[in-house]
Amino acid sequence: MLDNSLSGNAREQQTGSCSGHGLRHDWSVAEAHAIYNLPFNELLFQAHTVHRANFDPNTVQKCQLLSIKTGGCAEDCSYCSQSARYDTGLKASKLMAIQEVLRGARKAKANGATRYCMGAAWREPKQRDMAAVAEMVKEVKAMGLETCMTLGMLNDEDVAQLRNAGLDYYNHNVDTSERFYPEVITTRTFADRLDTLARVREAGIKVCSGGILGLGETPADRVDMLVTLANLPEHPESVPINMLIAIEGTPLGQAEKVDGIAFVRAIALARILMPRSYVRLSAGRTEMSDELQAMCFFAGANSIFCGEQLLTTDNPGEDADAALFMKLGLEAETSSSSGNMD
Ligand code: SAM
Ligand code: DTB
Ligand code: SF4
Repeated sequence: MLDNSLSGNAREQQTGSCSGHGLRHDWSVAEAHAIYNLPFNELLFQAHTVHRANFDPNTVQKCQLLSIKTGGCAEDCSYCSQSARYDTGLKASKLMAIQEVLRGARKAKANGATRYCMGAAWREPKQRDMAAVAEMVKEVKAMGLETCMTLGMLNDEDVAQLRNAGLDYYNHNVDTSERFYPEVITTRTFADRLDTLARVREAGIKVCSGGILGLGETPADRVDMLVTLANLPEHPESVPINMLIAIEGTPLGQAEKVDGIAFVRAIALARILMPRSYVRLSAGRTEMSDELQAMCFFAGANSIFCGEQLLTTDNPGEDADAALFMKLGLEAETSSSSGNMD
């Protein structure tokens, strides 16, 4: 499995102190810091080496998002267009009808997406909505798409209903470091987030968890966030790395843009710490040049959100992504090899 051309350092990172499957869960912050701060070429080389040993470097997974319940959210996440506390001009809507969800899923599949991610602006789902949500999972899955949901915090009963419906992935981001978290969100804690992630994992649903860069965090916060994810008992199968989309009317509406090189460093670190996870270049691609995205793919990103829309904001769309893939010689993944964590 290991390529002889791996540098000593990269090989150690894959084989050192692991849980029998070549993946480590005991990264120290100091170690991760040292990797994040490597000379850029060294970092890229190491990350790409790890990437190649675990994935086809010219294949990128395409996931399509759909907001199944938009706006009016009780939480105060300072980055979010959907919090009821901020005047962002967003119109709130009720839970979408299943036929509309399936229309979107058919279109996503026709455009080459392999995963359909359905998101709701909830602190947590209400029991009365769970039957409809479970039905969405069953029907989308029956179309041959992987299913992902992101509905906020879950209790044991919610998790059981989603698992019984056949949900493949649950997205729940830690968003930032434990230290910086209270500066961004006050209506729930970092520990609440980890709690839901543990419940999802315990139920046998695959985990999608990542964060956002550009919230005003320090490089140390970025490293801490990635170490938290990498030191979970199992790595999340998917790790979305979002670049903040600054939304007018939110407390972070005027936030300073993240430096592109720092963004690539975070992608590379995620790849090295979690060698077999899909690292998703998530929100913020409309603001990124082709060159920056290419560098992210080289550093180990191998998944994107496709289509014209994320949840409430714009995404590059099919034509732009087809042109980008053509320029870079990238292929869309046709069937996911995720869940290959053993
Ligand atoms: N309400 C659920 C929750 O918060 O878990 C699900 C939907 S929420 C919009 C999903 C994730 O989208 C957030 O955790 C955050 O990481 C990301 N996100 C939201 N707004 C964003 C923005 N303006 N820029 C970048 N990422 C954003
Ligand atoms: C994730 O990490 N990013 C997606 C998905 N998981 C749910 C959401 C991005 C949202 C960007 C802002 C918006 O469109 O509202
Ligand atoms: Fe609500 Fe999720 Fe937005 Fe936070 S990120 S305000 S929980 S929709």
